[in-house]
Amino acid sequence: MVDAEPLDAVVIGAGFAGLYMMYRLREDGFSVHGFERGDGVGGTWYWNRYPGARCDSEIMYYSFSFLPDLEQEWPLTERYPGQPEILRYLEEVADRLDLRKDFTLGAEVTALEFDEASGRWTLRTAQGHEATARYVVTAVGCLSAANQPAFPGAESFGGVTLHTGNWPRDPVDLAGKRVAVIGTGASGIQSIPVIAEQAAHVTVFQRTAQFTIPAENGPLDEQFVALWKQNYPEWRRRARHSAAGFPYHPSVTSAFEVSEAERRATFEAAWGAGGFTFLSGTFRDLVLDEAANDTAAEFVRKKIDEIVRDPQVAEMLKPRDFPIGTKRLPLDTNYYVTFNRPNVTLVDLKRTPVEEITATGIRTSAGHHDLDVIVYATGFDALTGPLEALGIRGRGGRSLRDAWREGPRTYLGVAVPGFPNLFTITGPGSPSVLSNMPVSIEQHVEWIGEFLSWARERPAGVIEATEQAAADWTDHVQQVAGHTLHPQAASWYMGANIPGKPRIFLPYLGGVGAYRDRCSAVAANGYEGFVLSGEESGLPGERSGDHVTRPGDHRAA
Ligand code: N01
Repeated sequence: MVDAEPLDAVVIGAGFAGLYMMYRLREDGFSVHGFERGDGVGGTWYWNRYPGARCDSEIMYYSFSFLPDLEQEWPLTERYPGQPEILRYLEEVADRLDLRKDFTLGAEVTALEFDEASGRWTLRTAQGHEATARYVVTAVGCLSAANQPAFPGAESFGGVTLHTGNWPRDPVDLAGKRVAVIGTGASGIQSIPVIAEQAAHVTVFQRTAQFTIPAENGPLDEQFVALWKQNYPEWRRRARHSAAGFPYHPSVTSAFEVSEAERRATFEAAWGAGGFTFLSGTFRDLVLDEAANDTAAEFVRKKIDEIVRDPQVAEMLKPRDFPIGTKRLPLDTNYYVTFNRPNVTLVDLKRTPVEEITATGIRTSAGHHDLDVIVYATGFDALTGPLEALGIRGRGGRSLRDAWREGPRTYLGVAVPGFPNLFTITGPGSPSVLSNMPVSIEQHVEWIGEFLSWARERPAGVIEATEQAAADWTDHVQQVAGHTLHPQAASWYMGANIPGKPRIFLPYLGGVGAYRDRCSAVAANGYEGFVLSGEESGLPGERSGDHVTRPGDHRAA
């Protein structure tokens, strides 16, 4: 058996969050090892390889800010980076910082148990690895537990079954195939136009029509890039103190402060420019006031009428079930126009639900669709799903799943009472998915890193958020959401996409800048809301040696 001396920390996940957390802890002299489910680094961008997968944060600020050399060297090609490009970026980060050696890849964590006597966690993977560490930092992403609906007969399908969030590494040849896409969220909306160009026929199974705004993707102008690179520190500063981690100012004007003609012109300009500006850069009250929201929603419905030739199909594509922006607004390239193609059919599952999946296709109440491939673009068990999948058990052997039966209770989205020495990067109750992720990830990583360094200097082997701090924060998260239209939508933000999941608003809507200030104030006040207990932390700083047992090691012991 190799040296199984306890580590100071384990990091779970090797995407943006895990790579940076690993680097910070290692550089700060902690003994740390990482475990990653995928066979490579990249996290979200390792798994989501579906055709058309692309980020809808612009490339200029969808990157780390702590690597000034890479920031200058990395080519900013297109406005929105595609999945292969982001994966290459993260691989480059891993190589430059020599991080690959610190992770065990292909290691899916299935058990994490806290031992109250020692104040340490024991981690186990499905592949047989084991490690013991004082601290656990989860960097498992918010959208990494795929939602696979249980349609009757699904296992009998004789063709190829795929999920956008778990796409195979080897290219999938869809040429000449009859393909179904189930789901019209961001993943469906990105992939359908690209799949339609490859496949013989695409049948889109839509349960709820979604609003989408043109991305207006394209190559970036060289001068623009040069100017951006000259001013990186200022753009980064703005993003850190913004509402959503974008370095732009949201609008301060109400939709009703301007005339109808001006309002339409404003929406038209934002539609033409592409991107999230349509929501945040036009009027300040679109997700606060129903009447204001209606003006934007109606604008998009009119656009659908203009773009889609068949009026019946246009009608089916028009979202009417929720205010625009209360489900995550996708950005698209050619989504609505794709429904003008002769090889694309739209099926409305509310009118004609799926009855079963057969060996040869999908049967709805209106008839059978013969298929070669079924693509599930059915999303994720968001925010809580990836954490609950880790098999976490805290004080008294209580599972996280049980503790969150009524919905997640966290302090700042980063810690959970009853689960000491566990930190959750971009966990529920933090801005996370409502922000440009690298900005929120960096803030969490740096805050956690500073906290652990601070604790190392103190007799504090066990760090735990108090029940009161978590209850107050959880209430605050709900109150802030309650001031908006968000709770009106049956969205994954609300847990509404997963049968049986409690309905509670999962991310924090208070803004990236305000949230950062709050976290900084907590730190400045000696990490108020946390109790530090136990003996000396016993973290000696840098250590060497191998602290992880590998499959088979335990058998040899
Ligand atoms: O998932 P979704 P997604 N029967 O949950 C439908 C991020 N992301 O993977 O609306 C039939 O949004 C479901 O229908 P309904 C981004 O944050 C980012 O598309 O629940 N249909 C919906 O249409 C995004 O929001 C990027 O009625 C079923 C769809 O499946 C998040 O990931 C790109 C069903 C799921 O939509 C998730 O997006 C892609 C069932 N049983 C994703 N169950 C970029 O940055 C679900 N559906 C660009």
